[in-house]
Amino acid sequence: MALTFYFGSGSPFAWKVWLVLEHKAIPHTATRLSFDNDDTKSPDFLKVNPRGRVPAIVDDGFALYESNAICEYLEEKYPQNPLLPKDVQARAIIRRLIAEADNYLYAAGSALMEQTLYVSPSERSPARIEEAKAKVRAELPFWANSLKGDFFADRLSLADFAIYPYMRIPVRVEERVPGQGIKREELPANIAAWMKRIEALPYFERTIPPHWKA
Ligand SMILES: N[C@@H](CCC(=O)N[C@@H](CS)C(=O)NCC(=O)O)C(=O)O
Repeated sequence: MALTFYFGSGSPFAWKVWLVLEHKAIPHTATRLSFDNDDTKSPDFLKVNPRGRVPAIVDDGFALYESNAICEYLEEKYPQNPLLPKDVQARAIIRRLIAEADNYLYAAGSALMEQTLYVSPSERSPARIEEAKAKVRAELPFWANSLKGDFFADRLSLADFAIYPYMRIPVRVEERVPGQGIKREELPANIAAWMKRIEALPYFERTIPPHWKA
């Protein structure tokens, strides 16, 4: 039985899982849930994730939610094209980076989204937007210093897939509301080059949030 992947367009948590599914070429059915229609709160979906959030998967009858748990499960269940190294300390550092991305990088980016994309233009406060942008900018040197050459580990890993969607958020804000996000040119040069490297992966295109392409 194929794996069902539940996602919402634009969810950075779902994006990281999608990148893992594609990287490992795991056959799956991608089922898009609409936030506007409250699909994530339907009785059927609540059986998959009682918290009513995406991503979630059902793999041969096994339901799992929480993006990081899903990525680790996929890595163990489908060992092809590994995304975690064998070395225990190298794995630990990748997990630490993922936790830091969740706790600090996503937190900064989501605060910026809240001040820009989630409010009407008349409700936008230039001061609060600048404050949120400053928090994103304050994160950037850490991530620039954490790159180990081409990727965040010796080779492409779960860390890259966890960090990419979060790093993309402030750039997306700039695309949607010019002047209120972070321009690509403003990113540290090695981070901008790393983003291009992820975007050049042969399957990347398939994972772009569908509503961005519409
Ligand atoms: N910690 C969760 C976060 C999942 C999450 O917050 N997903 C959001 C979309 S980005 C969601 O489904 N929200 C639906 C809702 O709150 O109704 C994970 O890593 O999977």
